[in-house]
Amino acid sequence: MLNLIIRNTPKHILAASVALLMTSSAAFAVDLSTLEVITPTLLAPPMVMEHNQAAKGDAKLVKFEMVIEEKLIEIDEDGTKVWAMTYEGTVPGPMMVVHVGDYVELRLINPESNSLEHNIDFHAATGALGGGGLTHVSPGEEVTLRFKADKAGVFVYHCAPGGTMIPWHVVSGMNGAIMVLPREGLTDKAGAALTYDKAYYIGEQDFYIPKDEEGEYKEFESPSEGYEEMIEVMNTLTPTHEVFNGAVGALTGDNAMTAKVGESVLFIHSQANRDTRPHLIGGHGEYVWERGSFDDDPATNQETWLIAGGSAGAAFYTFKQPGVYAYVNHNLIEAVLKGATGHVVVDGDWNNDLMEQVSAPAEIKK
Ligand SMILES: [Cu+2]
Repeated sequence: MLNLIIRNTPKHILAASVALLMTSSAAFAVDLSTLEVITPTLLAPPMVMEHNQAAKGDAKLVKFEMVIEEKLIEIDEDGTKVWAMTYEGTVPGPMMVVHVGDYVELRLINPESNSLEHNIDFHAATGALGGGGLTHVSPGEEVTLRFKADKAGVFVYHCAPGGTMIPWHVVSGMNGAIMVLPREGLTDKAGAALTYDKAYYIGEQDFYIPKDEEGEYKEFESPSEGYEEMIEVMNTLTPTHEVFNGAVGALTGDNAMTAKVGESVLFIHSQANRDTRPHLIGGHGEYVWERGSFDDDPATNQETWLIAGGSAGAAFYTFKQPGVYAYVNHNLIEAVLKGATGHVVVDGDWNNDLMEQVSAPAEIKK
């Protein structure tokens, strides 16, 4: 029913009615003047902003700023390009990190140089379509939204301007994630602390790039010029590209993630539109919050886990062997033919107890 309303209601009326709902009935002023204010610096994925794992002190007012940027980006080594719609210029947008009970305040800026209206729907937030109903900004406008982070977990945020604009903006890269940590940090099911040495954010993205008569991927002058043909490809439900962090190879080679033997790494993985199934080749998901909620006990020692389209999940692993690990979407067609592969390069000493090549490949003995 709600979907029907959203689809059939002009977006400005929808935004106005949500705003009206917010102010018409028993709205009360919130006094946050006693809260400590912090203004973290967001980082381009796969890096995650500096943060405390266990919260220090009381709840805070955490102020972020994101600039929306429509930009032509290359998504494959063959030069295939797409007009990406981005938060802060990256696909996915940056990972925000706060703690349960904190207030998230986002100043969202849509510069005059853009061509489209955008907004933001936080799956971590409560009310007004995740804030989507209160954040429509046309080029040349800005808006500020505040919500209380009252659910612990990792959650997607994405653009949702209305109707067909919603999937089009999301598959043009306009999505990211927020991590709302428990105030005590992550724990196993017995309550023991799970402290990570580093966190990486992998945002998986399905792209739907139209082809010309010769079968070559088409490039357009503006996002809108490619809209109709992209919708046709989207209607096949078959992505032409399925990539990590905006491009084939964005997390391999020189761009690989790194770790050391003995280090624990938290891999946060989001897919705003389509189901996926992360697998760390040569390692395991020792603790996995598959559905994203940190209020649930993590599953342990998973080989492959599922990230449902429209969600984020987190996996914690302590590396035990050096070498190159492939972090993949284990639909291997999507990993190898469509692009959803990353690498983790791990330094350290080899452990023969865990694995040894007892004899090297040689001719079969007669
Ligand atoms: Cu948008």
